Amino acid sequence: MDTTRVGDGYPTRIEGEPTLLDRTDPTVWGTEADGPIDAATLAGHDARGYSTVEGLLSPAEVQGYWQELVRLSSDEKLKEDERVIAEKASGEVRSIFEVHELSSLIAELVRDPRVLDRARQILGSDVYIHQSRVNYMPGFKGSGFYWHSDFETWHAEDGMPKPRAVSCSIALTDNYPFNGGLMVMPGSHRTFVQCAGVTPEDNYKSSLKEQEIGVPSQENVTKAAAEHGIDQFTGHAGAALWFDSNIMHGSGNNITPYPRSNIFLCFNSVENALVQPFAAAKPRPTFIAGRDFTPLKR
Ligand code: 6CS
Ligand code: FE
Repeated sequence: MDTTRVGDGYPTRIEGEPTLLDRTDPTVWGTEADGPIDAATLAGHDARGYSTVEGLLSPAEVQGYWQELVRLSSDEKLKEDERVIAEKASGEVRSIFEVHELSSLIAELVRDPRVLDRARQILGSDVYIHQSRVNYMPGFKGSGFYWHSDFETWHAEDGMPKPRAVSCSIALTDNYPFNGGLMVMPGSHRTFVQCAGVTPEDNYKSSLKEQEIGVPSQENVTKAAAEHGIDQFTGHAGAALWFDSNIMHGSGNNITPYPRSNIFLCFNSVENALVQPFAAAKPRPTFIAGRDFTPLKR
């Protein structure tokens, strides 16, 4: 074991053969009494590492957020901003980060009790936004996201100590199996899949377009798929997927005419504030990994 990793419960970006480590931390930290999620749904989230909410947003609200996404993605000045990530091939907008700072409407959504109270209940504490983004996954040329654990990157490159973080993906367009719907491996969140390879300087400048370092080996993806299977999040616009920071997930390319545009709000517990990266030379910029740990209040 690399001695510089002393005190690191989730060593990754290692030399040699990556192994599978047990997740030694809970998935659900709160109880039924702590928020709007009922006991059965909470138990399902704990076991599978994800849970869904049909109709979290009303059709009228979806329309409002969709307009916001159109506004942001057509803002020519914003396109020069490093928070806007373009598709490698087409140059179309792939993601926009820190959308809760760029849009007052999304800033409100972050504090909406339907969202904030669920995040606090799952994480069992006050929370803050670790990362917010919109993934556009445009029609015809939307490229996917290879298999990965968010926590593996957030631990290695952002200094997130434990997987006490949860993401909420809210569909703003209908998510079908065929237009790049997010795939998750249910139960995979209980295993930390080490990744091989040293983190390159400023890795985020390429990884947000196409991740190469911090992805599991094909052997370990095969093992995980054999053990857990693959579920796919599909749902009408307005539906939400809550998924654990360490669940193995990914999405395919979108060659259909139907965009799969989702807002992602990633909450971290204030008890799990970022420290120094566990496997990178320096922390990533705050538009990717927030370092304002002030608890979010309604
Ligand atoms: O590196 C990150 O933080 C981003 N990358 C992926 C593929 N998912 C989480 C997050 O958007
Ligand atoms: Fe991800």
